[in-house]
Amino acid sequence: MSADCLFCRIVRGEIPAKLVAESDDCVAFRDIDPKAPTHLLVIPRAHVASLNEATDEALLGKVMRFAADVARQEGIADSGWRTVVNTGPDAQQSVFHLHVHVMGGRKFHWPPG
Ligand code: DGP
Repeated sequence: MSADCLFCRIVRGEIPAKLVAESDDCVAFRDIDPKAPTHLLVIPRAHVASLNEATDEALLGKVMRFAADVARQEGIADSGWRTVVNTGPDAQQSVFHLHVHVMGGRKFHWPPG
């Protein structure tokens, strides 16, 4: 846990968020600035700044599995959904607690912008 990390504070309940699912290792909540009809953030409870610092392969697997479970729960599994993990400045990562964007409910373009 990091004392002043925004997403650690959401995990601890210090900052309100619209939680949609929780497990021992992960939390999923709605993005405050959604870019799709369904836009969730799936995060590990443990503080990991970004994929650059992620070394726990088992935890990464749990985060991705949890993302798929949440997509199913949200009703976007069959229509299709997109995961995005922004890492570092060029990707415009703005919150340095690893998070998987889970987006669905509309058609996406490729390549992304
Ligand atoms: P990224 O740019 O990949 O680091 O995405 C960070 C996302 O976090 C961005 O889509 C907006 C979202 N976000 C930022 N602050 C908050 C917050 O306080 N609550 C929630 N629910 N989402 C937030």
